[in-house]
Amino acid sequence: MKSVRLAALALLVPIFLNSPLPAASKKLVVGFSQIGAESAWRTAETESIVSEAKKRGADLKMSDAQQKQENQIKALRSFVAQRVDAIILAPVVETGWQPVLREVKRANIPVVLVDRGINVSDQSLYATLIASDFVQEGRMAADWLARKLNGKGNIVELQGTTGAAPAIDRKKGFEQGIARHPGLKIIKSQSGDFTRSKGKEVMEAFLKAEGKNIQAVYAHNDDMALGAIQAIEEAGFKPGTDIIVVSIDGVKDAFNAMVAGKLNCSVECNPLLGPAAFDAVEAIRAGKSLPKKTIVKDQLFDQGNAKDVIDSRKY
Ligand code: GYE
Repeated sequence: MKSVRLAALALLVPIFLNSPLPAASKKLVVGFSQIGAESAWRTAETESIVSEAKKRGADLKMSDAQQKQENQIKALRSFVAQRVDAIILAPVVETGWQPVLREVKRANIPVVLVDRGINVSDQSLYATLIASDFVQEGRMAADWLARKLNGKGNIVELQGTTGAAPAIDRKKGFEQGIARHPGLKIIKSQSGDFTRSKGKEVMEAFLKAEGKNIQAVYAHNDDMALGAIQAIEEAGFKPGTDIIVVSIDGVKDAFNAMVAGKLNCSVECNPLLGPAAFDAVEAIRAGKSLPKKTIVKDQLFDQGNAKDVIDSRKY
């Protein structure tokens, strides 16, 4: 009898003390600040995080920033006001995060960075980063292209969003790769903002200025490459033959374009980060320590193997 009474009392204690219920019975609330919907890669990443939240019974508050950092900063402040348990942030650019992340830290909310890194002097402002090695992706694209062109040719480059980690690092890695081949030259380089329409527009301008002088296009993502392919066709050239096209991401449409002979090569960048992001959130809540960075492994695909793997691709 006494023990029953004690048990009943124990149940009431949290209410009397006005303390939160134990973590297990409380729904996990996670704020997700997503960059936007600029590419097929981005859509796949969003789906992965949304479906993982559902699988784990978490309440996901997602905010789409439409490629603007100011919108992401507003979203983070609103997550603080809502007192979420954790924040998953895909940061559009590398710089400018320190002030808002200080506010988040003061509110004791852990931050998991997905897919893009940031530049902060205080590393304690985020718990962990889960991303691909973009420098390595750029190098893989360069090595493949150097072999294809026998170390000689003029390249035009479609850069990703200005200031974004994958744009900075994919440029850097590619330049390092082609530096070993004095016959390879980047003759034009401009941002296409990771979108198909901008990729097409910039490629049209490149073709107008350089035309037959262009032997290859290096695009920082598949969407811009697909836009460039359209521009090349409209200018009367054959993409994949007259002009070699290399890009990064490995999305379904890139595989279709490789099978059709229009895209030559795509370096994979895995967007299915939901499971790893939620593993990180749960590990932090369980008080476990995490590596500062987890690197996602990527492979390279080209017209030689695209057909064999296209059906097994998950995004
Ligand atoms: O490659 C591109 C997207 O941040 C790694 O962003 C990501 C990049 C991806 O828009 O397609």
